[in-house]
Amino acid sequence: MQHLRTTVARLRPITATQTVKSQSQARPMAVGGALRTFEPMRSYTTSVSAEPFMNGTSSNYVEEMYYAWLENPRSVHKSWDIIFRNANAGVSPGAAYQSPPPLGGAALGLANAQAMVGAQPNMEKLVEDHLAVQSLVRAYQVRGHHIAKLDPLDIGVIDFDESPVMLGLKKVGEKWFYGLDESDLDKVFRLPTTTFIGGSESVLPLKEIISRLEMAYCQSIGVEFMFINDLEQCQWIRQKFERPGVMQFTLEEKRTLLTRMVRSTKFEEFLQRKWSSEKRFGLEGCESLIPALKTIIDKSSMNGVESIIMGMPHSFSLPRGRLNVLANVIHKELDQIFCQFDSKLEAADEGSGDVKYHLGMWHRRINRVTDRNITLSLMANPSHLEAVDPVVQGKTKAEQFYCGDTEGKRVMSILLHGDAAFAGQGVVYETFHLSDLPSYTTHGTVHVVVNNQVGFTTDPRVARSSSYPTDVAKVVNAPIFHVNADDPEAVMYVCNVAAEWRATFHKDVVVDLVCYRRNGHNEMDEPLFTQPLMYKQIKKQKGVLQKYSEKLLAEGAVSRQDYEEEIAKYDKICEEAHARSKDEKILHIKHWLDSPWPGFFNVDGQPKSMTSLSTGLPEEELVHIGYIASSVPVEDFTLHRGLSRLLKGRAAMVGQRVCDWALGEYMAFGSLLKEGTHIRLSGQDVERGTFSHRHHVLHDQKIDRRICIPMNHISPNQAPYTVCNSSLSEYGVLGFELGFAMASPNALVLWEAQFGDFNNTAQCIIDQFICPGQAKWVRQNGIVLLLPHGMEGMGPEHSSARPERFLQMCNEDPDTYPIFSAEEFAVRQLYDCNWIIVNCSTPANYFHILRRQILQAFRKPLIVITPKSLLRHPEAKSSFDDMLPGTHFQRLIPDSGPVCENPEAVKRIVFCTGKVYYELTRERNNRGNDDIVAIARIEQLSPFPFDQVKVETDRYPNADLVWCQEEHKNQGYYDYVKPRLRTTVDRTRPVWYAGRGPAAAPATGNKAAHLVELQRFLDTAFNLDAFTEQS
Ligand SMILES: Cc1ncc(C[n+]2csc(CCOP(=O)(O)OP(=O)(O)O)c2C)c(N)n1
Ligand SMILES: [Mg+2]
Repeated sequence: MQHLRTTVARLRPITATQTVKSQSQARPMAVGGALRTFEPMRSYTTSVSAEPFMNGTSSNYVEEMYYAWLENPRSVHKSWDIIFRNANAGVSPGAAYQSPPPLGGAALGLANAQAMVGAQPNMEKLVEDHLAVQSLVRAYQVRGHHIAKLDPLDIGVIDFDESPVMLGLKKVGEKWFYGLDESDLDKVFRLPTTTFIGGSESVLPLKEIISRLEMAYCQSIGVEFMFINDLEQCQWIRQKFERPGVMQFTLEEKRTLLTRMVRSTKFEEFLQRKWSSEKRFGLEGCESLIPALKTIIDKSSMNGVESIIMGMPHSFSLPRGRLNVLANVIHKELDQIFCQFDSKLEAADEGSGDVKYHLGMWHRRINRVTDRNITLSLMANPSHLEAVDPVVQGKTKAEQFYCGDTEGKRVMSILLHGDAAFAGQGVVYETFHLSDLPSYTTHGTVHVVVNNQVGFTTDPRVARSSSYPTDVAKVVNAPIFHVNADDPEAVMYVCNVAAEWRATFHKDVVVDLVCYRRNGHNEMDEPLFTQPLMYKQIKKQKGVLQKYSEKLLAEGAVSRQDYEEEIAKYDKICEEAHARSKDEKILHIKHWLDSPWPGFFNVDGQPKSMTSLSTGLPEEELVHIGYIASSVPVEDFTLHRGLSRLLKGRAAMVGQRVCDWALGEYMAFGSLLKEGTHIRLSGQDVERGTFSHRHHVLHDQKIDRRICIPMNHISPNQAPYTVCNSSLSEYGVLGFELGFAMASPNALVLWEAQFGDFNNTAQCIIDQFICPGQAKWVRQNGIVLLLPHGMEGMGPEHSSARPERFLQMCNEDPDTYPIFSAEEFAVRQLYDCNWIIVNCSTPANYFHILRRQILQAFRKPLIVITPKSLLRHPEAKSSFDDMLPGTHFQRLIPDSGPVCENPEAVKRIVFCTGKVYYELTRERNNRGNDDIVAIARIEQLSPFPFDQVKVETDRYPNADLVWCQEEHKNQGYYDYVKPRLRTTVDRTRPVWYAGRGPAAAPATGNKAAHLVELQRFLDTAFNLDAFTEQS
């Protein structure tokens, strides 16, 4: 660690204080007025030094001539023009100089010129020196952050020694880098146009150049930006950090900053005083986070932002400093925060709740600095670090979408990160990659990393391979502002620049607050076990408030009395809130909602209706949507021939009053859009559909990027339809869509996995948010997951959406028959469940379930196990009759064949779900026993349709009960269905199994084996003696 610091010392021969003139001192006058361009590309092929008159000390004059000539050859005397021209053309040494013509009136100039000629400046050295200066400037811009004083502890966990650091005038042996040496320090150099250190001056002495570069790039701020491949953006940043005097603050600004530091610091101290044995995961060591966030918010509000969505995906079970952010940034009432520490507080809401620090928050208030309204929301989050990132982005996108903020000027997000998590969690990368995609961009996020240089007990040197924890941001060209968090003014400055960057370029930006963690991972932890040297240093470290207040007192910016009064005032606020908090006896988790849905529920927060509406549609509407689905509703569009055939096929289906899977989906989407519900379908290749069945986006075969989305041509007042191919990510994209679905209940938001298997790379979003979201955070969410599934001999991958995992996480009791009235049975079950899981076997049922998702008066996540081969299966078609008014989603589809004629004679009911139904019916037809074996399809697996299953078991009193599935026994639905079937029949009849045996993999990779397995379990399903030995 110390190594870096010694290296730094070596690398810095001249510091700002050592230079002859500081920036506040008078600057040398610019020579020649306007800034002129130094063109390092121009090189002399002639050795100019060989020109006899050019060796000497009058280089300044020659230099001037040279620059003037470079800019405009006519601006110098003809003689100089000839010399430079010759030299440039590569004439041999000594030949470049030709006697100038007599000058007449320009006697003084001539005299001077002749004096200089006698002095014979070294032209080659001059050019080399300017090139060297340019390299020097560039080196500071690229690597100044290597030696900036970023670490408050000065232990430098990042070792840049291996990097080719070449800053300043480093001496190596007898040579100086860039060929400059001490004797050049007083020489004046023209500044390249890629720097702004000169301010209004275009030339500066070398020592001043170095001093200013050190000021800009090597103090408390380290700027990483030179990798950005956009000149305008680089220039913008250079300007922000290089212009002399940029880091000056008014008295008012300094006092506001001090007040914010007081609040941030004293809040933690107050909690520590009152609840010394509670784990808080406090902010101590990074108190400047609060003014940092407030600065970003103030500046953004000034730039017109009205709503900010924040995510704190941070720390073990409690995000570090979250309470402080709630209190001092979002302005949650302090008594509401303090009462959370009361372990006797009773929960007033349904659900299991969550620890206090995970809850979210939504608050509209006046921004005191700008006097404008601003809404701040902090998203509830799980312990899983960084998981909330894409969710915040999705919600931000949705808010932008619903308020027509197409450029992100009114709504923005701020994401907070821990250093270890930012570097380690892949979802950070996935989220960054959404940042510039048309359907996912939120037009720039400000990321703030609380870089306390440790992750739990782990040292960064073993926790990441990158130099900084922030390197991941480089993939999207986000500038990274590292800043020493013990310098609150520098923090404020970079936060201002970050907010301005976002407002100017609408791209992501990172503020890396380099700080430390005063306590252990939590207040009870002993950090010396694992970080002995660091914590010895921390123990000696003065708090940042103390340091900053001492600075302002010394400057006279604030008086001791004012400072002490400010502390006393905040302490009083805390004490009074603490006293009030004791009156709170009940915890309303509802008060911690991050995404309220005004008007959706009644005043008690209950659904406005519990009746099940028909989800059917009038015939003419089906025909109209079918017509749109079969046409290209724009002029002169060249469609692919294959697609023309497909659309003709759709038109034919409409003529025959039937729907296949894609048309059923079209009918559902089209009708909801017409009724004013926004629909957003996102996922990999969803526009066409993985299985080339959907084709919601048509591409003109002749004109690049000309597309047509017929779904947006259904009716003039319809809601917009968004269908978007996503980046190849599941975790990030599913999180994003979940966040999108949070913003409004009046949208159908669907995420489709390319194949159902791939949902497991988004497992965290499923396990932490979708499954338990309502129970933990009392917020509903109607997201729909479409998961293609089915054993079709395609091998272990691409076969299983893992329905068993979703089913295992249902909150329903398998052993208890629900006690609801017959009329309300279905809807009450839905209201109580944590999510709905369906496997539809007909397009009509798929159509109804999608419509029900919006037409019911509450929201639950919907998991749809979708088919692959059924998309084109000739029998998997539905008549319009099954979609007309009065029809609805069928939770169970009973057998309607010959078994109905004499149910008493039926020997077996085979219950199944999904595509295996068609294999079962085919086999039954082959065997000709459709009068003694009934097949019932359970379309809604969760909540389990106990009532309808009971109707079936009662209907066939002499039948044995078989569950048939194509999945392996330890997978699929068997373990879920079996106890529920048994509960339905009150355990009076056994439940037999027909399906594949248990296995580790979801499916065999051998097609022949697949078919053998299929035939074997079909045989079992129809062999009435199959279970006699077991009974
Ligand atoms: C996905 C995930 N993995 C592991 C953990 C356990 N954990 C909690 S805090 C922590 C260290 C976090 O370090 P950092 O991101 O630097 O934040 P800090 O606590 O230092 O503020 C770990 C590994 C977690 N919460 N989430
Ligand atoms: Mg950390």
